[in-house]
Amino acid sequence: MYTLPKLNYDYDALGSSISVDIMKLHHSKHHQTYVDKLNQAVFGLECDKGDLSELKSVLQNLDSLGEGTIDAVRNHGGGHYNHTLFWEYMNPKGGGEPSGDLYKKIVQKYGSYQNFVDEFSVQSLSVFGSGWCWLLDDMSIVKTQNQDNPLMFGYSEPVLGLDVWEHAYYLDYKNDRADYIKHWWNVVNWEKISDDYSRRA
Ligand code: MN3
Repeated sequence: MYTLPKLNYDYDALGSSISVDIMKLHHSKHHQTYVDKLNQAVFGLECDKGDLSELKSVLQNLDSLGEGTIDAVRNHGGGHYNHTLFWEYMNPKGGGEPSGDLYKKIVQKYGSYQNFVDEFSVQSLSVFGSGWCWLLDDMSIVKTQNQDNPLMFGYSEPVLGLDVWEHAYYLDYKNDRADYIKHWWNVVNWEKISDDYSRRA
């Protein structure tokens, strides 16, 4: 069985960037629903152990699933996987800038950290409808629809990702996705993301 992961911070910890109301709803309702529906979809299949690395390989090989299962696993398995990553990309003590190898790679590709922030923000803003914006380990930025993850398209595990579904910001920012994105940078957990990146490099 897949289970809802615990957050490393309280629902009210992201303060003025993401309110307690959104965090509670997003984690305990939206994410929980992805988990529940994923469990229904994989019930009785081999990939029902609930292990995240197992889910990763399932998402990398969606074609191996039966036709009746593929959409449910793509949507709800993607939803569970993406949100599990997303909570870890954030921290109340976040913000600032990346460090180490990741900082070097970002500056190499974008000229400066600020240029990267601007480009990632523009791309996030331009996701049509519901989806995500991701930074990949080659420093390219890709957008996905619905709960798709770059893993489903043969890319490596993303370095960073932003949920731009309306449920991620509407209670706080109404239709102003740009304002949500602007405030989100203040809680990006660059310390962990930079550490994870140097470990994989
Ligand atoms: Mn979401």
